[in-house]
Amino acid sequence: MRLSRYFLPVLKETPREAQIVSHRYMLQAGMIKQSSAGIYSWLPLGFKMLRKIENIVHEEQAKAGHIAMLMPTLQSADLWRESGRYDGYGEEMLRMKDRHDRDMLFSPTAEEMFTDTFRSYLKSYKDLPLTLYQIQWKFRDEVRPRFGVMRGREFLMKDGYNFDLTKEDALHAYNRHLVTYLRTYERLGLQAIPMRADSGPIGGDYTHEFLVLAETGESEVFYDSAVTDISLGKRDVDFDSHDQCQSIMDEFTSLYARTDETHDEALFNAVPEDRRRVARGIEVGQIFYFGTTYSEPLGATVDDGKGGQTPVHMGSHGIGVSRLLGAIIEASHDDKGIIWPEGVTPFHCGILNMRQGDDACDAACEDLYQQLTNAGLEPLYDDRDERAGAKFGTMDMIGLPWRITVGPRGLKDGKVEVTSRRTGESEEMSPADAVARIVGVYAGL
Ligand code: 5CA
Repeated sequence: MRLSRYFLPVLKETPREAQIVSHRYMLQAGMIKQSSAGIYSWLPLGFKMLRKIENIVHEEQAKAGHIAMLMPTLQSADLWRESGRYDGYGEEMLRMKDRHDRDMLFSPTAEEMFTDTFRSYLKSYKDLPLTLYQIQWKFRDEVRPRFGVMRGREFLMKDGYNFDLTKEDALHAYNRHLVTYLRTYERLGLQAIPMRADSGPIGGDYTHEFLVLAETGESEVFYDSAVTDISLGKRDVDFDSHDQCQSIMDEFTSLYARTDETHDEALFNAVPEDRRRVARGIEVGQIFYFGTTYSEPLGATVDDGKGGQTPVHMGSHGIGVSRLLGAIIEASHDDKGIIWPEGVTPFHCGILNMRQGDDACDAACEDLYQQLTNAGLEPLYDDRDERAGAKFGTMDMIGLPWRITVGPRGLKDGKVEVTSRRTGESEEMSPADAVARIVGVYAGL
């Protein structure tokens, strides 16, 4: 992409309404524009990042055999009356009437809709196990939407639903989701710690939230500092193996880690004192096992193969896709702007032309642009007729992990400069080496 032809409305002034850094940088970097409280337009750079996160979520779900589909955002109240949640959900549910005076609502979650789909088509234990999911906009009429995309009213969620014959199988689905979530967050450059939590309006009594530690997090958390030493790395996982998923679950959840809703002072005090931590975290996902809470009232049953009918055991599993953008920025930024991790960045590298209109500089930049593009990468070429300072400022704010700077002086010696956004370190090299360097960085991901 050539910046002169892109739509990247970077703000010079600091937006006053933003209380936390991710909100401020998302506005300043031209990623989002507030439309009304807790509702945002996704400008090209923000939209691109949403799509990138979605892709990673889809890839990791596919590895576990989970199947993507899409449900309507506007749903009939009748379905929600069947589960009893239409009256129970409270003021967070946005309700409306259509022209025929029928009660409708904007889906805050989708247990009913997925359970209804299941019961409409599937009747036999042979159809199980099954996990369906979507990435779809949700609406929750939060009392206090704040912190930008962190607590929006309209937000993008990945929500998945497992259907199993037995409780044991459903708990395997729970563990399997835990593993897919850990992998997803790690690819996004985040350490998200699974913590015992409260289930709220989703129901059930077995649930874990995934928390990214950050001072600006909305949840208070209590944990054993040793949990931050565990990581999945590039471990091979057989998602069909109950034992392997269970052992990963045990490994990640055996140490004390809880949100304030389930905090247990006595258990916490059993953690060695120097490892006890009280901190704040951003909830980037949550998994639930709730058995037959929805399948029973909605009549989602299967023939159990022994002549009987049995309600399916279910759970639901959510990732806050739009919130993740804020979480990544909270975890990775400096005073100049965002620093995207290499695993998820809107463009792989910036090309900065220090003297636009200079034949040698223009030609070298064009050549870098072509070569990086041919190698399958997406560079952002700042080809605007702007001061160098403005170009550096924009690049730093939007946080691309790598930048190639092309100036007349270096080019005389056949050199350009390659700079890491994270370390700030620069190195001079030939344009060909610069391309090889950048291609090499992404080849391993
Ligand atoms: N049906 C279940 C699982 S699919 C469910 O709705 N779970 S949830 O309520 O925990 O939401 C899943 C994730 O969505 C949360 O972990 C959080 O990351 C994100 N989320 C929830 N509310 C908001 C909000 N108001 N703004 C942004 N993200 C949110």
